[in-house]
Amino acid sequence: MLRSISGAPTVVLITGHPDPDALGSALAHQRICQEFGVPCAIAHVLPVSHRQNRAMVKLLNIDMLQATKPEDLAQFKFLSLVDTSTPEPTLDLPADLRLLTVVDHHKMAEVDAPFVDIRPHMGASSSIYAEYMAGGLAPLENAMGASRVATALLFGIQTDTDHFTLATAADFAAAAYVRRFVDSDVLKRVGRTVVTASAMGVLGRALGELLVVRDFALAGVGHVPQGDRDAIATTADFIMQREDIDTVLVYGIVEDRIDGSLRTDSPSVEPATFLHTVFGKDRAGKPYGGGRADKGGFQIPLGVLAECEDKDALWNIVTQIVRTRLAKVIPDIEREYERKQSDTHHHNGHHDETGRYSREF
Ligand SMILES: [Mn+2]
Repeated sequence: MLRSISGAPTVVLITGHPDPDALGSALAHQRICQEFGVPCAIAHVLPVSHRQNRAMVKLLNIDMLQATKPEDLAQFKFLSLVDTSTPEPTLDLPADLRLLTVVDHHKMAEVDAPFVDIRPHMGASSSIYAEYMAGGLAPLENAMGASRVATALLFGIQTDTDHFTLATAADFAAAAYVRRFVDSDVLKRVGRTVVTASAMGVLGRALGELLVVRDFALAGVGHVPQGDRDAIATTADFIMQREDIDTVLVYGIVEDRIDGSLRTDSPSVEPATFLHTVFGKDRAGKPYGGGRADKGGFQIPLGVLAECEDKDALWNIVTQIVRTRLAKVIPDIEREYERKQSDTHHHNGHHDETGRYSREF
């Protein structure tokens, strides 16, 4: 198909905010075009909004044109779509721009184009492009700039398959092919987890307030804006990385409720049962918390207490209630709290938790 257009200028127009799978596919498409002497630009309409994606564009030096009006695309004769089968809806396409190729892994769609490859069983469009290359269409072996395309493709596959947890055998085969050409350093820098400032604030409070009883940890993080609710879960995930902890409960006040997350990899803790035992049910008989396997969450409405204007006082009451409830399952939690309070007040310093516990238990 590319050979048939004899060098006419084409554009890959990314639909939506450019994400790693679309960017990886677009770069691979561009490279294949190059192989056939077809000039190919990459364009997008919506901004690269996610910080990780901006890092990818910058580190891999991806040259893109941001189109804001139809005339911005006037120089192109053919359109290629990657990781989608519908063009960006917020921009009117020039009437003479003809759809040439569609490569996507979302659900099958009726598309009228000379070349259509939609494979819903693949975890990423980047996997499909990697497969083209492995199959000899612009192979990465001995190619100039191969690492740039390979790194983008692997990052696309990694992101869309949720770090390979959703990957199929075909995705693994595709990833294995591009892996050899990847710039590991760039991949590591692009893939670095980005934590928002507010999530870091919540995490900081949690670490300061952490109560540890044997392998259980409890952290109250105070008032958390509704928009930052995810930070409670992220914080629980983070604390789980501590080697001596296998169950963690993180909670805060979000709007008019106590809102918390539980994480566990203890074989004896079942999140739904644990939360039910600790927090019970509301008047309608509905448990305040639920969960499965290794995670759970709970929400307890504060009712009229939510109107309390003294935020510190309200938070004190909430932490007391949570500790009292937890004492049903973790009897030493209150004693640990008191010790931590007196440590902070009298010694104002550090202590070795491991030593303390080995003495006590
Ligand atoms: Mn995708």
